[in-house]
Amino acid sequence: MKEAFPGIKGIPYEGPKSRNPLSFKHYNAAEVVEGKTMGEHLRFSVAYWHSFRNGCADMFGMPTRLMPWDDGSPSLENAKTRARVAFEFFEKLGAPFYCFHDRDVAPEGKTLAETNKNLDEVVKVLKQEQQRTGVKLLWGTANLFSHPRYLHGAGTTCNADVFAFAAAQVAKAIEVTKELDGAGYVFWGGREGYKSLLNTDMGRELDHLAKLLHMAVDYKKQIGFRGQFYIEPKPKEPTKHQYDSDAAACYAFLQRYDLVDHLKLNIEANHATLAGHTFQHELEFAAAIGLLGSVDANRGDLMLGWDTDQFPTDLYDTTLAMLTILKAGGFTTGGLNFDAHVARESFEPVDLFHAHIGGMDAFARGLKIAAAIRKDGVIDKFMKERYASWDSGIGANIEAGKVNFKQLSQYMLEKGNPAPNSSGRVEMLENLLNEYI
Ligand code: XLS
Ligand code: NI
Ligand code: NI
Repeated sequence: MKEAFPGIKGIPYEGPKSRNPLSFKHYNAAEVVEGKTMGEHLRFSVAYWHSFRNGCADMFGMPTRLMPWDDGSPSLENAKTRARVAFEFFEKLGAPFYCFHDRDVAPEGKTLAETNKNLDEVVKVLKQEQQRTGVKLLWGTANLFSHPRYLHGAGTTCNADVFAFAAAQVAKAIEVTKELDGAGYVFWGGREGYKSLLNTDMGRELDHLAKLLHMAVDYKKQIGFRGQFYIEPKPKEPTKHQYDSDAAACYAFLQRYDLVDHLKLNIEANHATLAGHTFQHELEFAAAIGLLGSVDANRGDLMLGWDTDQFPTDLYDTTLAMLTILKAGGFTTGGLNFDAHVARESFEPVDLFHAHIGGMDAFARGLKIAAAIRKDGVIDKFMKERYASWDSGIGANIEAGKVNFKQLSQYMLEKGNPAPNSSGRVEMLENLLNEYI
């Protein structure tokens, strides 16, 4: 096959002094940080949908991206060519993983049977390409939001037949993820929410969504898929309200429906900000409840209130994210998936490289900065001291459940007043962070 990116052999690591835009300045896959290589820490993944299916059309204009390998047709041949081009890109970039939706890789047919057959055909190519390049599947997923049949939702639709179709689609997507040895499988509820409460039975819809997930858990066991399931929070867009609105809402849902042992969270930066949180907040919450699974690495735009899915370049974001990820023990099955697309103005094939290089370098720097902060231990030490009153005496007794209201009242009546507070040193800590960045 003719090369799709003929001018580019690969993206080398050239170090921070290099001025070659087609090189890494910080991401050096083999470099060891905190006992693991950068490659093992960061587990970068390319999102098939944004990189190979998104032409960057927007509400006001047509697609702009030049993808000379793509004939624009829904043919199987085109899908197979595109798959080979995608792997040429992954390989040249040096990305160890990719992620896809079923419908990104293969065209929908006239019936479910035909659609599944198309998928099987392309999955054969994906498997060959994985074997040829060593690039692995971080996670697979089903697109349950683009086709008009899902206009009322998939797991939360009012139409039972549509639910059945969604179930069949998820079953097939889990099968192909297993076939490709995927490390995980993601549930993002694109249209699992509502436009109007006047036509929505919320309780019933939530029950149905849980049914779909339970059936998926059962099916996973049945077919022996060993990858990790994730749920991806997002508050809105395309629906006005999505049930999986943030990490806390997902956690409540998973607990209520007895799913908490079966799914972890896939946290997306831009979804966090849409929910009115920071990226780090969502990561910290997920880590605190032990469900930090994987990350969709991107960034929004403070001036725009939607999921702009830009490539991450903000060192504060990547540093704070890596601090939390390292603290949580790092990724096991998850990784950093660039759920991001090039700007509409960046329409040439080479821009796909620039975009990913920037994201990878931003996280590599974030990793190095976070590791340096952790090595010096100043923030850890401050944190430890801040909570020192819990390590002995009354604090330790409260944590151990050894005292009740009566005893605490007695304790305070005797003491009269609490020990004085210490300063939170917010600015000092912020200054410290800047020194490392
Ligand atoms: C959309 C989501 C989507 C999921 C996968 O906003 O981020 O891309 O990651 O379905
Ligand atoms: Ni995402
Ligand atoms: Ni998103």
